[in-house]
Amino acid sequence: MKLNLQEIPRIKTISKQSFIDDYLKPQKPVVIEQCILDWPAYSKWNLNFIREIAGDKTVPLYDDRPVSHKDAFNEPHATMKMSAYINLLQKEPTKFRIFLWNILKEVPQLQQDFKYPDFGVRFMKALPMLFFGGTNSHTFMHYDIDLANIFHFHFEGQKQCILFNQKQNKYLYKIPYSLITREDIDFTNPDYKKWPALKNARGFKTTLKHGELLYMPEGYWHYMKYLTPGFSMSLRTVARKPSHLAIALYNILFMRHFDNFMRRLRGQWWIDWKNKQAVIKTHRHR
Ligand SMILES: O=C(O)CCC(=O)C(=O)O
Ligand SMILES: [Fe+2]
Repeated sequence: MKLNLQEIPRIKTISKQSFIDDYLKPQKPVVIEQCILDWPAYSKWNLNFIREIAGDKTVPLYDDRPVSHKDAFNEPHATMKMSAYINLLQKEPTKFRIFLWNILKEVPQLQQDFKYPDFGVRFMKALPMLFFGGTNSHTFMHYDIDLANIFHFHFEGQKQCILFNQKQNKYLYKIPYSLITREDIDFTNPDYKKWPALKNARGFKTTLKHGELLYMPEGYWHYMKYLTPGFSMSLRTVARKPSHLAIALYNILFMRHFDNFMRRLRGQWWIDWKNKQAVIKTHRHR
């Protein structure tokens, strides 16, 4: 069975005022297809270029193994030289992904290739992040710790994106004290016998191509599946809704430390308890 997902509206270009009125204020997702045609990155950025410019950097890699109590919150599973990683991406499907790679810090000259768009928002300039993945790899369903607005620019190949807003949390098998859903849900083809509450969830979908921008409103859940090898850059602006800001502060100041503490204290028992709670709580809403 397929999820109840609406196609995200697509527009070619947009003025600052229309972006604010039609998407930012009402907090609606949108794909802008041609807003970076004037960036050097639009013609330059592809996997071969990144290998040339950053091939000797050591990068942190994640695969799709379940969360283990042995890892700290968001700890990488392996490291590789960027050149070896890109060779691997181009050669065969791989589960290894790069998640949250700070390009400002790692390869400062890449900054000259993009601009912060004028959408009437203040970007967090220290945090432009890159994400890479191979054919059929996916980034688990999650929302970001600070519930930011995310401006997600895609380069090379195609990536399928599934989004939900925060109102859907009760149907999504959210893991307590964390920012993810049950990792054993295949959001591209969910098993409704196991996960019946997902039938009630209402979300959004799109498939991004080179040069497209996906705007994800504050705190939106996102699941990304790389249909072909590629990479994306996310620019972010802080959450403005007071309740979202409060959750962001709670997550950053308390939640992640408490979760790490419990992993050390109770080990796998803590992970298993959280996974069970996700089902118990969500099945009240099936
Ligand atoms: O594209 C990905 O792999 C994940 C992107 C993401 O999680 C983000 O931009 O916050
Ligand atoms: Fe994210």
